[in-house]
Amino acid sequence: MGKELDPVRHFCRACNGRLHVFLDLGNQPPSNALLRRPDDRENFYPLQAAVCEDCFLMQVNYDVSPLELFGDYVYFSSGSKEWLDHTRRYCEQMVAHCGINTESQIIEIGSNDGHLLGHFKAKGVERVLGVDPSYSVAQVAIAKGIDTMVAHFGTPALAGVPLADLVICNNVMAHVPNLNDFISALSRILKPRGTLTIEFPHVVNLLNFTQFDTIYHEHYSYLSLKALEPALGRYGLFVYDVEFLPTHGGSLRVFVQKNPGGGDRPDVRAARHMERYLGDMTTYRDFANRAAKIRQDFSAFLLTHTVYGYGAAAKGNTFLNYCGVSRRIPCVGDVTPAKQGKYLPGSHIPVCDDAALLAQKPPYVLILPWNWRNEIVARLGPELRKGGGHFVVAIPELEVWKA
Ligand code: JHZ
Ligand code: ZN
Repeated sequence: MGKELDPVRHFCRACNGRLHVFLDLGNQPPSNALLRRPDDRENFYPLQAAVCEDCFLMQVNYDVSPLELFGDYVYFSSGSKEWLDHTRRYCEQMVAHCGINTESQIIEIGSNDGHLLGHFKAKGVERVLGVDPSYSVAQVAIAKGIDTMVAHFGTPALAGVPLADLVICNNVMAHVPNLNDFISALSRILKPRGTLTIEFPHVVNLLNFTQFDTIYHEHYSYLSLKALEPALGRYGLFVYDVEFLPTHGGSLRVFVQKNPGGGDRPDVRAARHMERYLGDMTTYRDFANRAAKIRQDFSAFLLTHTVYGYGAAAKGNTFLNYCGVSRRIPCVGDVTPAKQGKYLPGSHIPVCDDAALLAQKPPYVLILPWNWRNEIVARLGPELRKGGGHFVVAIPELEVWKA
């Protein structure tokens, strides 16, 4: 038998620079791999965060195959009302300011259940195409009449993809192991005067607010302008503007063209300024120390309180598995039908709907997706309050308050 390839990366997926590991979250199952039965077999893989010493792209150093991660996806992006509003506003902005009209060709990569393209269709833009590798979410889009290609986007999958006036990459670039091939494919489908927008949780916020739970195998990279600009530049793509967004703990939306012309806009300079510590290794060491402190504080709290969970988010699984929490949390509530009745990977905590959670009169509810804190407090607060319950968040630090 031939020698197996070492799946641990020592060099950067973007520029081939050397990687430095700064946080070890242990061996973990893929974060969205919910189990049908608590005794189902699951795969565990090393979960370590590393940073490139040349381009400072933060990334995981162990690549789980995208085929394993995205085949039967349980994340439906239309699960939150705030997110639906966010995508509606994006659509309006592109129509009002970026020249998108009913003749435009729009392509969304990672189109999930198609709700963003649905906003454009509602405005009379007929030529929309979604690309998503997951059949489970794509079929929802197709059922809504959104033309969708089930494929892992990249240069081998360009046959039949038209040239586009607008290419949208929302929360998708982090999910791509081969970043260079992906960017090369983006460049090939963008018309010479077309616009590409890329939205991603900004690594500056991940580091500043100790959002270590957003590190999981599905997220191969943790993006910044600093790492992205040279990667885009290799394929003739240039950033001409950015926008700061509150979503997913603080995101950047980057506007890209082939020949933007003009100087840098003020927000581009502001983003670069925010990123000035990304080249300093103490940033990463301090972050890892704060993650360990969060684990310590939450574990101590769990020993003396009865805690239920809410929101079976991917990030919640990184958190629970890093803390080594198992059946001590009786159940986790979630509105997603595809998650209800299943068990969280690693911890095997059952997922139930809101009513089943509230029926147990939970004294403490840990909000795992802290990014939806306001929406979740509004949803559960009135009922929780009746039983004298409390909310808990663990990130960026342990916080407990009466509902
Ligand atoms: P949420 C996702 O991460 C998925 P996750 C993905 N990997 C990605 O890249 C990032 O976002 C950016 C539920 N919920 O959105 C729905 C309620 O039950 O933080 C979800 O299961 N009731 C593509 O998985 C979960 O919580 C509610 O009222 O960490 C939220 O997951 C609300 C608001 C949410 O994403
Ligand atoms: Zn690099």
